[in-house]
Amino acid sequence: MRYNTDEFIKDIRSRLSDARFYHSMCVADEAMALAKRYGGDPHAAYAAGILHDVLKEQPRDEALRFFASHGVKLSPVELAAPKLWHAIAGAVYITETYAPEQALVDAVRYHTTGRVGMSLPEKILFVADFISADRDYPGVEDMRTRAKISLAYAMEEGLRFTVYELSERGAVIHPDTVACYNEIVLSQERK
Ligand code: DGI
Ligand code: FE
Ligand code: FE
Repeated sequence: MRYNTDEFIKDIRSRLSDARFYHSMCVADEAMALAKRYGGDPHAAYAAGILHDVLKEQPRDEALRFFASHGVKLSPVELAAPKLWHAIAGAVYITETYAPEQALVDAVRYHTTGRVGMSLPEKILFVADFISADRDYPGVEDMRTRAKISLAYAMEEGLRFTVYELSERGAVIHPDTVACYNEIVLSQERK
């Protein structure tokens, strides 16, 4: 499917702050580069990057109304983790608004938690979000190096960081995040 990415850009421009808009465009560029490197669809990866945080700045009460009106039931863990809402709501929003390929919807849906059995487009977006040009956290260079070796190698470190950081501050960890981490650890040769 060919996407009208100018339309997507206009949409996120109207919904996001300057910094979040810039982040989204950087993720789109990075996702396109990863798709070229790993044999994915660069155009679809770019489109997913643009849209991945489209509802990131949706107010809490609006998000809850959005879930109610679209028949989305959140699990207790999801209810307790508002940072996960933009991925769940974003996937519903883009389905309703643009009816893209399911692979793009799933990439947005799982870009924050990951999940077991991620497809190439899902992995590409997940990793692009960690290493986009706007990211400058300690360790980002190591993540960029890992992403050149393999997507799984970068994902393992990203998930480890997420699990560590969440448990450190007493936040709930989504079962998809844990399952994704375990799958990767089990699939790799351990040193
Ligand atoms: O939207 P971005 O900021 O670009 O990145 P993101 O969608 O990966 O969101 C990152 C945030 O989501 C970060 O503050 C940690 C949080 N997060 C990721 N996985 C989990 C989670 N929060 C909870 N409670 N549980 C998770 O499994
Ligand atoms: Fe996000
Ligand atoms: Fe993001």
